[in-house]
Amino acid sequence: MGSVLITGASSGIGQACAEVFAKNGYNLILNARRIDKLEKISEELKKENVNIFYKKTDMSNKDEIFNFVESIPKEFYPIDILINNAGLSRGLESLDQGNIDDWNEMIDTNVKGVLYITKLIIPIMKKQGFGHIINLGSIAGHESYPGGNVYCATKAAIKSLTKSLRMDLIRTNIRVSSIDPGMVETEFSEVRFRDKQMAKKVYENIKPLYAKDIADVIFYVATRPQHVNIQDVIIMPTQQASVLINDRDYNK
Ligand code: 8X3
Repeated sequence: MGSVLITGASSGIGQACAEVFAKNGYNLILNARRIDKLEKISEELKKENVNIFYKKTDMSNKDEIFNFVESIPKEFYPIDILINNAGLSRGLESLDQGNIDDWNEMIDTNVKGVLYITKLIIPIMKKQGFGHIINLGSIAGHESYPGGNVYCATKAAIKSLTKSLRMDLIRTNIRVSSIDPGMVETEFSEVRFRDKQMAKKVYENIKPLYAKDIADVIFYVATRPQHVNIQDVIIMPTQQASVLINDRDYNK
């Protein structure tokens, strides 16, 4: 069994992916900014008898990304799967009210971070003669919403990049997929609003998706036979029909 590389693995969908893939015997290559959390997750997953390499990495920082890839021990090769999970949203203001530092953080992490690590991993996968790049997009890349401006644009960029990458890699046996969720209850809204109470409200009176729901889909996509590529998956809570239409009153 080879390895799966998961960015932003310290919580949410990244952590859930680490758990699902470890349970299924994959070695893990993980990164995140919060090293204490990675350490805890790695300690916990040792019970699955897999090898785990982890390193503190800020996915908005080009040098740290290059450093991370260089430091992956060769015994973790081949790298079967790259899960471009790290990403975040900041703020929900109209563009004129937006904070430029927040924009930079989103663009640097959600777009440039994905570009840098993918650029570095492709040659490794080409050499192996196989690989699978799985990008975490979002329903926000398909539909925009008020205040979503920069976040939606970063996810639309991922949607576009995923398509183009498939064309770039057509003759390489490397698959490229995109997983685009709607509402998932993770730290996502807490990071967006920098406020626990506001974040809680986003998931009130609705049953959202959970990180494990997404990780299960990613595992399914990653484990199809080599000739099968599930290109794009849009996954929403049953109570969410589109980005702005959801059944808020269901549990009242
Ligand atoms: C998260 C989905 O609709 O909150 O990417 O932007 S949404």
